[in-house]
Amino acid sequence: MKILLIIPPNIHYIEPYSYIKADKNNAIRPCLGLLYVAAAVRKVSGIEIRIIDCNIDNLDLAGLRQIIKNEQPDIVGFSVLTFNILNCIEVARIIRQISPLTKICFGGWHPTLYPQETLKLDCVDYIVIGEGEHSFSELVGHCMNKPQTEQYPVNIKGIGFKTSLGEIKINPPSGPIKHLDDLPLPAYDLIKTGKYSNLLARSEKVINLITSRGCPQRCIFCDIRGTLYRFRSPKNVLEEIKYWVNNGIREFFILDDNFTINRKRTIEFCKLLIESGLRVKYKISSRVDYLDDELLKYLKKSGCYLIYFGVESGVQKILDYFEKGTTIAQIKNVFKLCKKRGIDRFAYIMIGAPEETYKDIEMTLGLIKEIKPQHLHCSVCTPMPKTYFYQKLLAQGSIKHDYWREFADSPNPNFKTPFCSRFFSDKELRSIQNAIERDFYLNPRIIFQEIIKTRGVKQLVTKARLAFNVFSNN
Ligand code: B12
Repeated sequence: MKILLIIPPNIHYIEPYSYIKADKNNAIRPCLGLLYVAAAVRKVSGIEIRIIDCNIDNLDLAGLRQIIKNEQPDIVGFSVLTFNILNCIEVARIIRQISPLTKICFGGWHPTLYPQETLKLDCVDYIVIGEGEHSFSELVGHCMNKPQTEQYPVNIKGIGFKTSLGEIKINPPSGPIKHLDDLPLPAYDLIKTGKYSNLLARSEKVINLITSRGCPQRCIFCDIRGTLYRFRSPKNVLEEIKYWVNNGIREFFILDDNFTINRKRTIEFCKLLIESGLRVKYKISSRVDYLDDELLKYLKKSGCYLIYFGVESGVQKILDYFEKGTTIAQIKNVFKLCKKRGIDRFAYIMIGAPEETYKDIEMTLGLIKEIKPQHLHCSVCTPMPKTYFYQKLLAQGSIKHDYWREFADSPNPNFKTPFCSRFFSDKELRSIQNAIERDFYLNPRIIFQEIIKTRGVKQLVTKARLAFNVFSNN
């Protein structure tokens, strides 16, 4: 059985909270969700599997059409976010046209949040809800040797399907995968790893790792608010790092939403890495309240050179509104400690919370001046699909109609992501966002730092082009 997993070309772009020009020109990263699913499903015997990343292979729709025509795959899978669904639909419709027997499966965040609406789309046969390793493998098994008694995959948890009459059926959820160590490592051998890039990396080649899933915290704007936190054992993560070091990779980007949730595990991981003598470099994300001086000492010693922090705001009442659970004092303290230990800091801030005034934004900028991160990303506060934040504004009547559900119901390229400020228009917020990033990156301290940290001419040109694209005509 032939399976294709496709990352479609970027044709449509639903602009989210980032600034579109920055986002479009930024790094292209491998899709870890697809790589995990691929690794799991190829354990089913009799499977031939391929991943096509159109953005890496420079494939347009015509090129893709040709591949589908030649290969006539049995199943095609897509990793679907609300923000890339239009691209997935575009490709799925082509597949329907030229290879009508191919079954099309949408997995990832969007079908997880909007299962009914996704299955309603004419070009979708199956959806996978939540973590896909087990559900998709079972679905593929079902498609290969359909038991005569079971026309439909009614017993596979975590999937949805349509009957021949077009009825939509959603099976019970599969639930979070408990033992992450049991999962096979992502199928990196199916993609051209060398072609992916990361602007803030210090080496030419970087590998992305995920060492945990879920987060117990309650930030209202986040999809994974209050989900079951699970982690891979330090030994298991080290095995993966060793594998990569043996293949010439010495730098890693740990993509966990918060790498330091479990202090004991973090220290054990650092100790193992130090003892291994592998001398790798890596960067992580952490909350400001999950770090202390001792932890930072271990992180630094084991090769951590940069930490991404969700600072969000310099105003306590806004942090509280977001149920962030952090304080301004904790932010200041952790930035001081990182500096002391020689670890670089990346600050994410957000402007445009419903009640945020211009004075509040100035306070956030004041905080940034004080804590002096090396990197800054300013988002516009966006109620994201089905988050607690979105539902709250909807219930309060501040959001007048369920626009994300309507978009999921009939995805439309003209859709514009709405913001939620009481005081600023969406256009004003984009302009403040752009000014904040411009002022930050045009600061001589930052320009100097970017130049000395640049690995070579190629990276310098990329950075310069990004800066030009972001700051021109705005
Ligand atoms: C790393 C990351 C990125 C990376 C890489 C994304 C990528 N292509 O993998 C970068 C930085 C590029 C990125 C960009 C963006 N991201 Co992002 N990102 C994440 C993050 C932090 C982790 C994703 C990850 O790798 N998880 C680990 C893997 C193993 O899990 P997974 O991806 O969920 O995959 C599992 C299941 O979903 C399922 N599955 C996934 N795909 C498929 C496919 C098939 C066929 C099947 C069967 C199953 C399946 O099985 C997988 C294994 O269990 C998540 C938050 C989170 N914790 O999930 C946000 C998240 C996915 N991102 C999000 C957003 C909004 C964006 C941006 C729009 C942000 C922006 N720029 O403003 C862009 C959009 C990029 C685009 N157009 O595609 C949202 C999506 C919300 C939504 N409703 O769609 C999330 C949930 C964060 C959030 N709450 O805001 N992101």
